[in-house]
Amino acid sequence: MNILFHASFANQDEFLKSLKKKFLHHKIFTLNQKISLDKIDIAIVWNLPNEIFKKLRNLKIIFSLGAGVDHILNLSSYKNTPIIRIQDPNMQSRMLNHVLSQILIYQLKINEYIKGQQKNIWLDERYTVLNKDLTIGILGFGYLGKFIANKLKSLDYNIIGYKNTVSPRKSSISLYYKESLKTFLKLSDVVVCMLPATIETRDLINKSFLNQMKKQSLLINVGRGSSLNEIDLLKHSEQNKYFFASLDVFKTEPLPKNSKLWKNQNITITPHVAAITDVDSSTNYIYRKFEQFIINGKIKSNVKIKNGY
Ligand code: OXD
Repeated sequence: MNILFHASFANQDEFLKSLKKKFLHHKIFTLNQKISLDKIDIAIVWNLPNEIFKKLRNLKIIFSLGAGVDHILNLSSYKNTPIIRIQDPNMQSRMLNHVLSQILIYQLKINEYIKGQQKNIWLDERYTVLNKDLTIGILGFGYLGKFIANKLKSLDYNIIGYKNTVSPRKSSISLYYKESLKTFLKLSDVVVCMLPATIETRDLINKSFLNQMKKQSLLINVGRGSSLNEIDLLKHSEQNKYFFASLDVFKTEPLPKNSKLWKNQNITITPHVAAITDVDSSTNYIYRKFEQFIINGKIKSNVKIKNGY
């Protein structure tokens, strides 16, 4: 099989090496080589340009090198090629660490002590809330959201979840749906947004959403930057001294140097690193799916293409 690899990752060479080792009996090409794009069977990609994608006329599978698939569904030439996205326990584990770190920094008021240290000030003890008294609302209850919810619950946090589609399965976690978003926001001390980029989620976190959150609360966005209206967030932050945000994803990435978000004391910025794609386990995952395709002669997307995630 002919495989095209393309990723806008800092460690793309490492990825390519790992894939080449695994797909020993197949040819892996990159866009740096002279290739006939219509001979490509499989694409393993992150942020492939549409002008390349539209020339992959015989493509059988497109692997997303991440959990998100918006970079594929947004390609204007995309029609119905099966998409496989990475579902990797290492990604779950990294995402959990990131989210938990942001909750703890907020809960234990660590930034106050950092500011004190910068001025050689031995601050008085600050009261901190116990886990059982902190309600964490997980907005987006998919592969990563559900995992994080259950792990945080095992640490005694009070967990609630928000889902787009009503689940037929019973859950030990109270779930909220579209009509009850208001209640979900009213109850949450921390909202962890893990939503995908879809038309429905665009600018969902706007003025009205933020006003429904507790005055003293934390918003963590590790889903997609498109869900957040950054201007509304900045205004909200000016008016609410005890409102904090931790943002890993942005409308424009890298976040432009002149963005006002950088300088806001109540906003933490991380450069889209909450759950990076793990080289070895992702390679193994892709290879397992590829083998199934070779055996069965077909493959089913693990993405609900109509829903956009
Ligand atoms: C992903 C991401 O989708 O890192 O995996 O954003």
